[in-house]
Amino acid sequence: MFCNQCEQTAGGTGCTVSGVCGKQAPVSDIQDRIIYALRLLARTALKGRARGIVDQETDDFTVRALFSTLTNVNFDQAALEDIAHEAIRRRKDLARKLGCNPDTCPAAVNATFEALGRADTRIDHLSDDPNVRSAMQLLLFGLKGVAAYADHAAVLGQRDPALNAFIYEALDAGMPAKDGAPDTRSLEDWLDLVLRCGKANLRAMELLDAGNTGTFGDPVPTPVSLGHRRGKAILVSGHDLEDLYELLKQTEGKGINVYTHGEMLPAHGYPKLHAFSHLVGHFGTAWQNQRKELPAFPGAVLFTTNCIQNPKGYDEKVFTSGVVGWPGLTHIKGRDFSPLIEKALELPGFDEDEAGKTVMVGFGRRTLLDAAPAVLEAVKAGAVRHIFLVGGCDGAKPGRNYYTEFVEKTPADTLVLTLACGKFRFFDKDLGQIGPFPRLMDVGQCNDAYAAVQVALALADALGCGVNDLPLSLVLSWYEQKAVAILLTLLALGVRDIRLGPSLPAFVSPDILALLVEKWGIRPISTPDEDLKAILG
Ligand code: SF4
Ligand code: SF3
Repeated sequence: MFCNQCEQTAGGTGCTVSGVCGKQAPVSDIQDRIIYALRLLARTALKGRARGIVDQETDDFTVRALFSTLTNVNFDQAALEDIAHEAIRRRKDLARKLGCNPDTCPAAVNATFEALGRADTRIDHLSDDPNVRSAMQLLLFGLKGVAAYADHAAVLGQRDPALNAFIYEALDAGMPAKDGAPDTRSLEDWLDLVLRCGKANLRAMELLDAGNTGTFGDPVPTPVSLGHRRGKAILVSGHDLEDLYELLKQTEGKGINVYTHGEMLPAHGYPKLHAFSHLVGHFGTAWQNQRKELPAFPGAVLFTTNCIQNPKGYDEKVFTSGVVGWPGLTHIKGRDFSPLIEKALELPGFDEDEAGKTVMVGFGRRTLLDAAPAVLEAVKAGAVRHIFLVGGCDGAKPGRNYYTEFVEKTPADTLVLTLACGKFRFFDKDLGQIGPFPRLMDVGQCNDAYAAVQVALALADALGCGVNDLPLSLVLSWYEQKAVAILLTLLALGVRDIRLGPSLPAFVSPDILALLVEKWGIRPISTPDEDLKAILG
C-alpha cells in the first residue's frame, strides 16, 4: 500500500505498511482499485455525455464511491469490493448504451475486477515528474472532498450535471494513458485542473448549502447543552443532516434523547431539526477523542460520515450509515434505524440529569449576512479591529494546541469565526462580546466554509475592496481531503496569506509549495504570538 492523503500520514511521507488511521493494506489497495475503476468509468461517462447520455444514477454513484475512499470513512473491505464491482458494472452498462460490446470496445476494456488488480494504480506511481505527481495528487484529493459535498447535496436533491462532468474530466485526466497514447498535459495544465477543482468545490458547497438550508431552514443562533438528560440515548456523529432528521422522526415518542457528536453539532441551529424536543444536546469533542469518550456514552452511536475510528471495546453499540463502513458493525440501510433504536432501548441511558455548559451555534450564512452591515459599522468605528477565521479539521498529532492558544490570545477587539471540527479545541470558551456579537461565532460544519466565503465577499463588496484588503485573516487546520478541497476553493478565489497547519501536506512538492508561497502567500503556522503580531502589527 501507499497512502499519503491525510495530515497524519506516516513519517510525514506516506503510510506503507498500514495506515496511521487504522487502514489496512488490503483496504488501501481496494480503494486504489476503486479510483482506477472510477477513472475508467469516467472516460466512458464522458463518451456518453458527448453523445447526450447523462445517467444521474451513475453520477451519484461516482461521487459516493469517491467519498468512500476519503480518510476515516470506510474500512470495510467487502463493502469496498462491492463498490469496485459496481463501478465495473456501471461502465459496462454505459458502454452498452453507447452501442458497443462491453467486452471488446474501447469504452469498456479492462472491465474486470482482476484487470483492475493487475493495473498499477498506486498514487505515487502516477508520474515520474515530482511536480506533476504533486499536482495530480492535489487534484485527486481535492476531488474526494468535492465528492463528499456533492454526495451530501445529492442526498438532499441538489445536483448539477456540470459539476459531475468536471468530476469525470478530472478523474479521466488521471488515467495513465489516453486510449494508449501518452498523456501530454504540462504542469500548467495540471495546475489549471487543480484550480478548477477549487471552483468545482465552491459549486458543491453551494449546492449543499442550498440543500441544508432549503430542507432544514437557515441556521439561527441557538444554545446547545453539553450536559445530558436522564433517559435512553442515541449519539449521532458525522455530517449527514438528513440521517439525523430521519432518526429524529423515527425516535419521536420512544423516550430516547438524541445527542450530536463532532461535526453534527451545528445541526442544533437548523430550525427544522431544533424543533424536535428530544434533540437535547451535544456529547464529546472532536473525532480523534472518540475512543476515549464514546465508551462512556450509555446509549447507541451512529456514524453517518467521517471520521470513524476502530470501535474495539464498544463496537456492539456502534452503527454506520451512508458511505461509512467498519467490518462487523451493523450498517443501516434505507434509513431504517430500527436496529439502532432497539440497541438504544436495550442500553441503560443516562441515569440522571446533568446541566453542563452551554455553547452557541447557528451563525450561518443568512445570520452573518444579516449582521454584515452592523459588523461593517463596528469595523469603521474601530470597535472591531480584525476578524479571524480559525477553522478546519482537528486531528491527533501534536502541535494543534496552537489553535486553542491562538484563539485565547486574540485581542478583545477582534472577532473569531470558526467552523468544522477544529473548533472543539476552543468551542466552549467564553470570549465575551463586542456589542451585539459574541466574539466567538460558530459558522457550522466544514462545508459551511461556503458561508464564510459569502460573508467575506459581501463585506468586500460593501467596502468596495478585494477580499484580501479586508481586516480578515484565515488560520486553517487541515487533516483530510475535504480540507484540501476547501483550500483549493480559497486559492481559486484568489484568497492570499492563509496560514496553514499543523503541518504541510506530504504530497506538495517543494516546487509546488514555492509556487503557493509566491502566488498566494500561503505560510505554515508558527507560534500564536508571532502570527498574531505579524497579522495585527
Ligand atoms: Fe495514512 Fe492518512 Fe492514508 Fe490513513 S488516510 S493510510 S493515515 S495517509
Ligand atoms: Fe473533521 Fe473528520 Fe475534517 Fe468536516 S470530522 S472536518 S476531520
